[in-house]
Amino acid sequence: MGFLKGRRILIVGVANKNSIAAGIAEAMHAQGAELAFSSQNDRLKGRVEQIAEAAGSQLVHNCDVASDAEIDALLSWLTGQWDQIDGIVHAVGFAPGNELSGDYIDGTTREGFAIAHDISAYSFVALAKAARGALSDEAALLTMTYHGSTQSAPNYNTMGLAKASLEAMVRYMAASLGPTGQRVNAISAGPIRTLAASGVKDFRKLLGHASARAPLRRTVSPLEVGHAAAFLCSPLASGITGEILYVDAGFNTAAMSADEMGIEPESESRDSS
Ligand code: NAD
Ligand code: 0WE
Repeated sequence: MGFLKGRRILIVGVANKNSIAAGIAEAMHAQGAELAFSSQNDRLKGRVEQIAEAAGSQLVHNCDVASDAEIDALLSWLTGQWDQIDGIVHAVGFAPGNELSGDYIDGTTREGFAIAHDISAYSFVALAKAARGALSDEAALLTMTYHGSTQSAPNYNTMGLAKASLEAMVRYMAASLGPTGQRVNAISAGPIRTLAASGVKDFRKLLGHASARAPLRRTVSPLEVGHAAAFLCSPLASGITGEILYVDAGFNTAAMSADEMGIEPESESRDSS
């Protein structure tokens, strides 16, 4: 029962029930995974514990991924609970507020660039470094990215650069760990209303635009991302590494849609005129 049965997976990046990481936890739990969680700080810990409990886990430990010492402490705590780790989910992103609005060139700063790349990209390899000795032969690492990495999007700005770095890192980490069997992938999710998206200017418009262009004419849910995450961290994906898998209702595959252009898709082929 369950294609993740007995797999022990650490999830980093739950803030509340709306988090993409909470959808991943639900999907992985449904496939029989044993889960552990980290919380950025004590302020979020109560909510992380609720998500953990719903996923059958009592294992929650604080970790601010800006700190190597806290990452080391997280992994030494976890290896005290588990002899081996079969997966790590990294669902963390942050840039200072001023980096996420308005004109890119005018709004960006050296410090904002450094923080965005440190928290959103470097932290993924930092976790891999600390966990490497405890990873099982078939372990899978997974991170979360967004299409603003390969195409510019209004206001995403410095986060787009950090996601480009993160996606390149997936390929380099796959090359690094591949010879010992472990896999590294990313999911590029379409826009979802989460804590990280709250306060983003015009996010409603972004969601509407995404639904209008996407072949499926809708946005995606954290649980749909979770289903893909469960697959990628399971033996079903044993031949997949270094990959960026889009879970975006097809948005990235369409340059435009008939709906957003206000035309009838099949008007010419029909006998009307
Ligand atoms: P969220 O706010 O629920 O999750 C973001 C998480 O990052 C939070 O749990 C927060 O505690 C954590 N975090 C931030 N700084 C941290 C630090 N210094 N140390 C430890 N944890 C830290 O939002 P989400 O949308 O679920 O984001 C999860 C991931 O998904 C992010 O990488 C985000 O870029 C990515 N993503 C989100 C969307 C979207 O539209 N929501 C789309 C594509 C990708
Ligand atoms: O990666 C993200 C958002 C990540 C994020 C969000 C915040 C808001 C609060 C990183 N840092 C911060 N810093 C804060 O102070 N997404 C993919 C969601 C998102 O955010 C956008 C988007 C999309 C999509 C911002 C602008 C435009 C599009």
